[in-house]
Amino acid sequence: MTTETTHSEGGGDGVRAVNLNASADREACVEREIGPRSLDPRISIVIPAKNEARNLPQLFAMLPIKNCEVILVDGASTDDTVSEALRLRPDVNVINQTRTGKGNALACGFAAASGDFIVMIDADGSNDPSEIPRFVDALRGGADFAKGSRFLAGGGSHDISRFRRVGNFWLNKIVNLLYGTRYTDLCYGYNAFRRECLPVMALDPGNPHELNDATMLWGDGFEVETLINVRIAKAGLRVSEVPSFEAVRNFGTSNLNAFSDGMRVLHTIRAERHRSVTPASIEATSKGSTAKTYWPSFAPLDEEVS
Ligand SMILES: Nc1nc2c(ncn2[C@@H]2O[C@H](COP(=O)(O)OP(=O)(O)OP(=O)(O)O)[C@@H](O)[C@H]2O)c(=O)[nH]1
Ligand SMILES: [Mg+2]
Repeated sequence: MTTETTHSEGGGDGVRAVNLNASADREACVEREIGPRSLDPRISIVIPAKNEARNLPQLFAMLPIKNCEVILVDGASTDDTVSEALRLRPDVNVINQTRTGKGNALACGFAAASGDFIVMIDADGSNDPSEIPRFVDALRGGADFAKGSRFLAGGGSHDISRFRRVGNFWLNKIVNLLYGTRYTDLCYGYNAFRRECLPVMALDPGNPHELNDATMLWGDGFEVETLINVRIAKAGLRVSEVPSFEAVRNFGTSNLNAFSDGMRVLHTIRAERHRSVTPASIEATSKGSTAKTYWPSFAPLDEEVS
């Protein structure tokens, strides 16, 4: 499952050429990529962003326009992230986070989201918004949680370092062994889910009146993806993995420290074992037709996209 492939969508060498500034182009692109499938249900796109002003034009040019809300969660950026987001998309909902870290940003974004389906996507240009329909299709097909994977046929990465790849591989293996899951890409942040998953995730958005508190709770950092994956699996919700391609971030530097954040992931894996399944999880599971996590296999991207 560690075979790396790249896809040629829009590029041919695995790197998309995206520079759609004119709104007509953007409309056309959105019609092509999202089409009428996005009309129902309503989608919330949650974007954690910390000093990503220079990366936003490419991302925003590719976001769907119709029937979706965009929530950008600012991490006390010192660049023009907020003004740039508002310039590019006046209807964007920019919110501040309550504490520190990507996990806290996502918790705040999810709490503000009103859509039926919620998509979490990075701001740095490494996630391709034209893959959103793929995630939406998986949810429409019955999944509760559509998990992006760089290690499925049709996925890939130009960004992951050897160290991170090895770390991700072993952390992924530990989770699969301990929780009986079949995840292929534990530490990847491009996912989508039905809003019914929110009580199962049980993330703490904190108090909006105490913005940018410097404290960091468990789940507030990059371990949030692992925490979500484990809680979803423990609740027996239906997981569908979706191939995804990760490009190199366009501008700026990473906020992730592979070692210390890897340790936080490890701690999360251990701590979640002793956490009981919440009543909300049981309720969410009982609403599903089959309380069973399922792991369909996917066709290579070439076969999916005409
Ligand atoms: N609001 C907010 N966003 C954050 C924070 N930390 C990271 N992010 C965002 O989360 C996303 C992922 O963070 P990255 O720094 O790209 O981490 P990464 O993808 O592991 O690192 P690269 O491989 O270098 O891209 C980006 O959109 C960041 O701007 C934070 O503390 N607050
Ligand atoms: Mg990144």
